[in-house]
Amino acid sequence: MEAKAHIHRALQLAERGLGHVSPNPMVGALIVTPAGDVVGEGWHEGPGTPHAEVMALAAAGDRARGATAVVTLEPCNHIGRTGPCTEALIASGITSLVAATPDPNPLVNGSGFDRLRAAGLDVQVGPGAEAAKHLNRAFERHVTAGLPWVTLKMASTLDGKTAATDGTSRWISGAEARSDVQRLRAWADAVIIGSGTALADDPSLTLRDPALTHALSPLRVLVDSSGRVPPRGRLFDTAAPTLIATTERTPDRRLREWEAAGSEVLVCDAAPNGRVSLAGLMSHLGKRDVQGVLLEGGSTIAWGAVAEGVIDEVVLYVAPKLLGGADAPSVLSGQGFAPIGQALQLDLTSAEPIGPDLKVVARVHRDHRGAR
Ligand code: AOF
Ligand code: ZN
Repeated sequence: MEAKAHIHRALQLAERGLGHVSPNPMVGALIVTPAGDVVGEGWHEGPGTPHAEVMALAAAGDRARGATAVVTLEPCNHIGRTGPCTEALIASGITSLVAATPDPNPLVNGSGFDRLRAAGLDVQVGPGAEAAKHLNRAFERHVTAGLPWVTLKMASTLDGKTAATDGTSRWISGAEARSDVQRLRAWADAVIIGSGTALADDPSLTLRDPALTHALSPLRVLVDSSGRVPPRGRLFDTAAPTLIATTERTPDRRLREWEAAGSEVLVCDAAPNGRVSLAGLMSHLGKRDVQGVLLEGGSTIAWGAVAEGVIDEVVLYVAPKLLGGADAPSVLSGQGFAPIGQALQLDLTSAEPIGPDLKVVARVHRDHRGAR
């Protein structure tokens, strides 16, 4: 059987869950007969709804007998909001399983494979593992550590600037990059910006791409340590909920104004520099089942997140433009790491053209995660 091709299809199905399965993982499943015919397809649509395997088995009906189930994630072997997929697979007469990855959920974590092997099924694990792990990196982080996966997204010119010296920044990158950001927002459960960006850009941080209308707009999180942002503008509309993370420095009057405007206000611990502790904020978000966080800037909060060691991944859209200007903001501000040997080490994941721009994805080197 062409396991790779089937897993590829199952991953496509899994992605249909983008933006509406959290805090569950995205999962896709196929039922393939010994002759190679796909007789059932399924994907997970969200908490409380059937798992991918169950949907695929329902489509296959009797044709599942003697067939292979191809899944992007280990079938569950526990009773959660729905019953165990292992039992459904065994009952259907499936005789073998191909799975891309184990389920990192401590409630599963290999026990699904064990159960199926004990029932006599042939179990193969591994094809497509890298892509499947990437798809559910936020689920894995959250289910194992109780913390969100944090992606820092920025757009800059080729010389690393995020705005001109007069503060204008629309639009540095092209339409294709901007629509890719919409996909990142659909992936995220929360989008974070700092007060400078809120004041300068009046962003809405919502999903507007018609292709993503089924996805939920993420929670909007404004980090404003001292109460600089008045309760006006798009962040205070009703398009999505807004959480404002602040510190005791903000006057009571401003806290009440924010609440009166419909925002939730969270008074957080302060980091040594007096700003909101981003590590504390991430742990709060993890507790409320935020799996994926997209940090959208600006350069002050981005630096804060890098310095506090809460970043997992960077997505940078680089426009082939030069702006210059010693005072023009760049991707990160703050005091910086010095000397050069102190730089935060990233591993390049990918670099590819997107419209006229370049999209660079890099992950914080494992040894550096949470190390600062
Ligand atoms: C699967 N197939 O399609 C999904 C799985 O509350 P429940 O019953 O929906 O269980 C959620 C857990 O099940 C989730 O944390 C993850 O470990 C697994 N998700 N497993 O076999 C699926 N979505
Ligand atoms: Zn399941």
